[in-house]
Amino acid sequence: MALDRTSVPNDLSAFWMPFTANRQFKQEPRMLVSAKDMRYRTADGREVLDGTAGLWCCNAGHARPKIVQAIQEQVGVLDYAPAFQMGHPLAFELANRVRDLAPEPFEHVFFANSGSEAVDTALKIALAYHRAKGHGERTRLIGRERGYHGVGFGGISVGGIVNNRKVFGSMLTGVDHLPHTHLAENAFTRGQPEHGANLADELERIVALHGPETVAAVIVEPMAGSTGVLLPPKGYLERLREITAKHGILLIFDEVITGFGRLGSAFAAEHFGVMPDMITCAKGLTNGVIPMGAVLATADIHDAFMTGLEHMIELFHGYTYSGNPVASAAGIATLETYKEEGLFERAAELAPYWEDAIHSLKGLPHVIDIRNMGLIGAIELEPIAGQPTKRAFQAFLDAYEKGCMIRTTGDIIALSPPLIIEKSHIDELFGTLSDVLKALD
Ligand code: PXG
Repeated sequence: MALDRTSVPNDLSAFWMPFTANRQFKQEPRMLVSAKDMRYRTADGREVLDGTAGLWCCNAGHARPKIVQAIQEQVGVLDYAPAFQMGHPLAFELANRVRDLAPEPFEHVFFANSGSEAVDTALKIALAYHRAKGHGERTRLIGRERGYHGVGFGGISVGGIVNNRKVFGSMLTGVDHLPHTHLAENAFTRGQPEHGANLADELERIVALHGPETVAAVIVEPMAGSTGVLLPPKGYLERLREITAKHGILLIFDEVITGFGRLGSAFAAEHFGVMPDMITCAKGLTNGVIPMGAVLATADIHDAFMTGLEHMIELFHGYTYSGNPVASAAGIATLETYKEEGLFERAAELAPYWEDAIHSLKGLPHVIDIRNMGLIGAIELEPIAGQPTKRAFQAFLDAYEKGCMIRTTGDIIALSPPLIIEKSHIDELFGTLSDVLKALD
């Protein structure tokens, strides 16, 4: 019997859904059955405008021909090849293309299958790098409050989203956190906020507390996405770079969201003009179609491992699916689509229109802050007293009913549309959101 891809099974109980209110969902399921370009189609036959590029990942939009074709062809030629002690051409080809796209110091690419795995990989490389250089005492890792680095134990340890951490035990030891950069005085700033660069100086205090020679790496999102779009204050990233460099500490930018055009350039490192030592990425690497993540490393980091006997494995780390052939094919076709359609430039060009559109919601009921950069935006709502998250969740449900998919985290609405978005879609999205906000309790 052919698999029915569009009608909803009667029994929804087996699938334990990730990051979802399972009981609420299963009472009133929101099922997406197909997608094309900017729109999803729902099981009840409605079209929904994608205001979030799936989960910040479908940067080229949905069902793009080149990507679909590349996957279909590759799966019939080489479906899987062992990833350890064996290779296949496309993984090398994709790594070359990612290197060519990345800012100059990044010469090597380690493949994982998600952002979480990319983060764990980068943290492990940082520790092993110091050890390879004879500094095995550098074991501490520093993240930031409100940071999101996926859900592996490494990622939640350096992460700073309380609900993602608090019920999961003691996590990694030897981890400390910078303060987050969300300051009320920056409310309604367009682009990078003026205030808060000094928060980077907290790194000096944390480093002094532990002794600089014990710190391996600092990991931050150059723009914190998942927590509700917190932009780096002007001068902040520069200061982090200065302090880490001064103390021989590696700086990792987690670009799982900002990578591949979100801010109008390939990577946020380039956009902000601050170069870390490693970059983690995922999502837009394959347009979200086949899971894949990666760590970009400088020659200095990579070469530190290339010592010892040549028949010996240099880094005891990797995944069954590192550089999977079908994912690699999807990655290559995705990067070609970005380039052929000039999508990163398009994001930069549309950013001012996007900025004006999102800031036009200022003054609507419950709106206490609006933030934006590139094709990213957030609208922060005043929480209902005693019922945090409820107001934004209601906005999410109402927007879905009215034909727009948005994301909410806490009482913040986050938006990150595919980079193929047209001005008419931007008008539609913010028109709908405006109606939703006006009708909210
Ligand atoms: N780092 C960052 C900066 C991320 O944003 C991850 C790591 C983990 O990636 P994986 O592929 O393991 O999920 C992420 C993921 C949201 C949302 O709505 C954000 C993410 C994932 C799902 C939802 O904000 N970010």
